[in-house]
Amino acid sequence: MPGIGRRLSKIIISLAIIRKVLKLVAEKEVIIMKRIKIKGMSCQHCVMAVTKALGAVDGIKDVNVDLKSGTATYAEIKTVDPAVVAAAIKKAGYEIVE
Ligand SMILES: [Cu+2]
Repeated sequence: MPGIGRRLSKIIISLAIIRKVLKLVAEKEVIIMKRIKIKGMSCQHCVMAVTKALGAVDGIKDVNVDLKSGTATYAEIKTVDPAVVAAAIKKAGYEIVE
């Protein structure tokens, strides 16, 4: 059958396009970086507590807490409600400063 080869190559091209789109979507999701300022951290234990609290939030990864500047940076791999982040910080005993 002469049509099979053409149909097969069409399917292969479609799969390649789908893969490319999926890759773009995935890259876009990981790129959202956030930075928040946190009040109340005074030592490395605080840094650990905040790091753990943020890391436990669904959708957050690559948490980096800096004691000196009192800031935390992290990546959001999906949309995270700021209220959920604020609640996690508060539960750990700290506060987000606007
Ligand atoms: Cu501390």
